[in-house]
Amino acid sequence: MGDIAKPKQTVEELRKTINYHNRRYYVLDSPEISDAEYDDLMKELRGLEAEHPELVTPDSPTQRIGAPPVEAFGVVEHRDPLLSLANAFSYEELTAWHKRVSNVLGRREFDIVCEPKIDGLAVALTYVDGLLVTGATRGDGYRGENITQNLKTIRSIPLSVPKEAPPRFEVRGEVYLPKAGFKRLNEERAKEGLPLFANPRNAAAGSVRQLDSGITARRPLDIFVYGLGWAEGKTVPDTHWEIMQYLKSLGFKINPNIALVHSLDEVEKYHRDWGQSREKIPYEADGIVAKIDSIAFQQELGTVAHEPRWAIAYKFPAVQGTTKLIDIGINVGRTGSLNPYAILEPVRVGGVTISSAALHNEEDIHRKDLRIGDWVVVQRAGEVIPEIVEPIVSRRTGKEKIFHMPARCPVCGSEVIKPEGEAMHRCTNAACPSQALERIKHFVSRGAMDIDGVGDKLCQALFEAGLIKDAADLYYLTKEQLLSLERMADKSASNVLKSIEKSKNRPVARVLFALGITHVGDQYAELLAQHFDSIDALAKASEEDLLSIPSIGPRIAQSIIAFFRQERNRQIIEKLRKAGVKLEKPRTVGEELVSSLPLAGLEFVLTGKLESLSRPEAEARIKALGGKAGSDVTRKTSYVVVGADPGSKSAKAEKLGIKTLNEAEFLEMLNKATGKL
Ligand code: JCF
Repeated sequence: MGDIAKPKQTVEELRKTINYHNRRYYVLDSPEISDAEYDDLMKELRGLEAEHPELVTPDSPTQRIGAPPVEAFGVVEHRDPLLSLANAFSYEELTAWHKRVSNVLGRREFDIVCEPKIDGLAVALTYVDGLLVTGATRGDGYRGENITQNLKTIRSIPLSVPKEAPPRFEVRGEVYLPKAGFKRLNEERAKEGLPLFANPRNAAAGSVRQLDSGITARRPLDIFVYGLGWAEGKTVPDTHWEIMQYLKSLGFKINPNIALVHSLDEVEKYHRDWGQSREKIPYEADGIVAKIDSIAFQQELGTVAHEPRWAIAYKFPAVQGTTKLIDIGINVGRTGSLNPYAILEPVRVGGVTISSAALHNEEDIHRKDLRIGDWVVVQRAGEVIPEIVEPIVSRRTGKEKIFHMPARCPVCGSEVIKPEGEAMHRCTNAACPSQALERIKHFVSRGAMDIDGVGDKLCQALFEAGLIKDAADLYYLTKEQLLSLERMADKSASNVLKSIEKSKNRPVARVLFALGITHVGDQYAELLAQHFDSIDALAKASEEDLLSIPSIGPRIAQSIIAFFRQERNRQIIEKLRKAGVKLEKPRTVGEELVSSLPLAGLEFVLTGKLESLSRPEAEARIKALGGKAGSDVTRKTSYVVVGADPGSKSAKAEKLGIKTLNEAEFLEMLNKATGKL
């Protein structure tokens, strides 16, 4: 007779721990342990439950798929449950899966479809009569959250499908944040002192589960559709591979790296190849998904414990390593922020040597309880800059040192302050050379003026040689000056001058971003450029003017005003103007440009409330596509867009015989036009 007391206690403790981590992960979007550690806990629990089936309870974490839905969104009952995937962590586990499948099917050969497994959030999209009617999270697999409005902000989700599509169907996919978007979001959050997202999945989930879809809309979310949930009123293909091609033909985005293979060896090769190339793809993949191709076989295989037997997630090994935190260094950024970074004993992780890692801010360092001299776990999660996961407390010797931000700027020696409500420490010297240099580097960088051939190194050399003191000085450089630098050949000097010259014609939004106004990132620069015809107009704007723009809050408004109030900044703008840098929107050229846009010549009048867009957003989109947004219905009006509770304009449109569009038709027109850009 075995002693059951011990396993019973272990099972209960495991459940408690797992439930705690489930809540951190799914509800708070803020896990404390890595996916691998979580998987280990689940594996241990599953193992014990398999050994002692009498210990399985209906509320065990092994008995459910994900998180319960948050009521605030409204609940969607999934018609067919959204399943999660069983995991394989080794070739042995993959082989075991293949064997089980072979046994059930009574054959050893069958086609398998492979695709990278994305670290995102599963959603179900229901289309009725050609229109997207519901978008929901997976939730616990049976009931999810209704996040239709938020999902509608994702450009790659079609709001309507061609009439060849089945009259009613549901597609399933993974919503995710590309690596670059994830990195940017966390950088912004670090600056604002908000807790960082641990991984792209949490960032995507946090973005999609916003009660204000305006926030979702500003996150660069994307989707890969991975299957058809169900379809009615039309026959669909009978293999997964063909279904995916069919979904693609209906306008859904499917993973371009999907592959049809014919043997287990090929699955292994696919896994190996993508394990090596995962760094090169713009989204985070944590493994591959392998699925039996034939739908008839899938049905025969069925599901066990909420997991389809016809599919498996074959995970990549975690890219973690351990090394020593030698010291914490500080860079002074272009806004004067003191950015700490970890100096590590070089260690190879997943084929790359790591010797530094981002640390974001002082609070972040203390939250993780990192001390100088600690042994630490480092992780490369696809982002360019690796991160420290945690200190290995058990390896402490007592000689580790707690880190404190310096009281004086490490570059210029001026006083350092931490403004109230901000997470970052700042150097108080506006003329700090580090700030000036960082600003110049920002000015020439890709998303900004994009001056080809002028990178960080050249900026530094020019700055140190005293040839430039600010970004505007770049436009006054002579060839002789460039040639006076070490290692500058005649040909490269000419190219540099050519690139600088070319940058004079960048659109105003770019110039605005390049100026490096605190809190004005590329998207806000774009928004401001839509509202102001020139940088001068923006410089003259009052706080009230700025606040009247949707999405501009007091923080950004005050930062803009403070920027233009500074004499030095105004001087730089004057120097740019004299050099011939465009500081206003082009008029004549602009009109030519506008006339080539897809909605050129069309005037829209909006009436009533739209569900998925605010009026300023709708007008901004019309204008961005070359159309006009009018306020009165006249004979010149091309379309009247009729939302909920429309005013008299709808009746007037009818009287004048002007075409009306409902919201779905309007959105479809915008999306089609956007596709033509
Ligand atoms: O990429 C994913 N995370 C992903 C998840 C891909 C798939 O093909 C999936 C999935 C979850 C369930 N397929 C199923 C059936």
